Amino acid sequence: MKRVFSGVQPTGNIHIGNYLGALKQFVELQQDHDCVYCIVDLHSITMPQDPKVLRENIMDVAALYLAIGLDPKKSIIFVQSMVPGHTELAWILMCNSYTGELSRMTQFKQKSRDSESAPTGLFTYPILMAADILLYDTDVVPVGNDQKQHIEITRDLAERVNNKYGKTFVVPDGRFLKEGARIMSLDDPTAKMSKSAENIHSRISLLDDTNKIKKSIMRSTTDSEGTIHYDMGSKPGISNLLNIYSAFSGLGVVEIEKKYEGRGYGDFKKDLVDVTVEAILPIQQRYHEIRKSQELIDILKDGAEKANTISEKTLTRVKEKFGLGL
Ligand code: ATP
Ligand code: LTN
Repeated sequence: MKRVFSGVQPTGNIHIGNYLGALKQFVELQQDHDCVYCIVDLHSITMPQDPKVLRENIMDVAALYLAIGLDPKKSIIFVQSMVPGHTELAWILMCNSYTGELSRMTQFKQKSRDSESAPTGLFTYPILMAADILLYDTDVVPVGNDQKQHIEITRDLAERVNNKYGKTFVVPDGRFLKEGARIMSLDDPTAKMSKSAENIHSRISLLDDTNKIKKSIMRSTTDSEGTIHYDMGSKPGISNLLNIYSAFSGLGVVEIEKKYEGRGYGDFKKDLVDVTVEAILPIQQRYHEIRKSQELIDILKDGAEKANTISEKTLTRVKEKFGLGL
């Protein structure tokens, strides 16, 4: 079976973009892949975090992983900082990466905003991500399109090391979404829906209550034309809503366009609220059952143990190739 690895940052507000863009694929892949899913808390501290909130967020993401249908009997589910191999391999990879290639990463450029006081960890973020992936001999990495550059540098690093030291790493492939699956911000449909955006109505979080979902959808940005028609170029707002409707209902965009022919945005938005609530309510119910349970902690401890076993094996091989240790 092919190995799958992916991770989500515990930075709160897991939204429907994360769900439709990444998490939903995680569940599907479990059926016929050997899956490892990580909560990448070490990545999250590249930006300032409140320690108490971070702990809660880690448990929130873990509970959400289970609530959406990840099965600890099929997948390894664990917290990154509980497996020391990630940072160890990151250092070794760092010594084989170039400052030039890291300077070109768009995420670094965006988040550092050319500031001299941007954390060094933000600069080396892609290397830690490469370490996450390569540590598990990963074949496939399911992620959103925004992670393409990070997958590319992971592949480059793996190939570079393989060329220099002989076959050491499996070179992974990204598994990206179709164009339509990128969920955009509700208040600015030209930007992606994001956890960190200031306006809470720009996103629908998986844990939002019905009232909040209603508010966010009803006030979402559309256009003045009034026809429900998909055109990302000239009608990004309504096109984004059509994508969300389609993803949650299973109906095709063309089918939905037909259904709403001659009807207004208000009607469409009201139905979209129902479709969205219906899809995420069962997730919320499961989440609340799991979140406070001892079972959750046991699952994460067990996951870390299993991940550690794989990680140690890879590191032994890497150290051998590099001539490190005895
Ligand atoms: P931030 O706002 O801090 O940049 P984020 O919302 O991008 O966070 P991540 O934890 O970086 O969230 O992403 C988790 C997964 O969700 C990644 O695979 C990412 O590509 C995917 N993802 C994030 N935002 C979207 C989106 N709007 N549409 C589709 N997929 C997304
Ligand atoms: N950078 C990713 C999170 C992430 C990840 C990974 C995804 C960290 N390590 C390894 C896949 C594989 C993000 O921001 N979405």
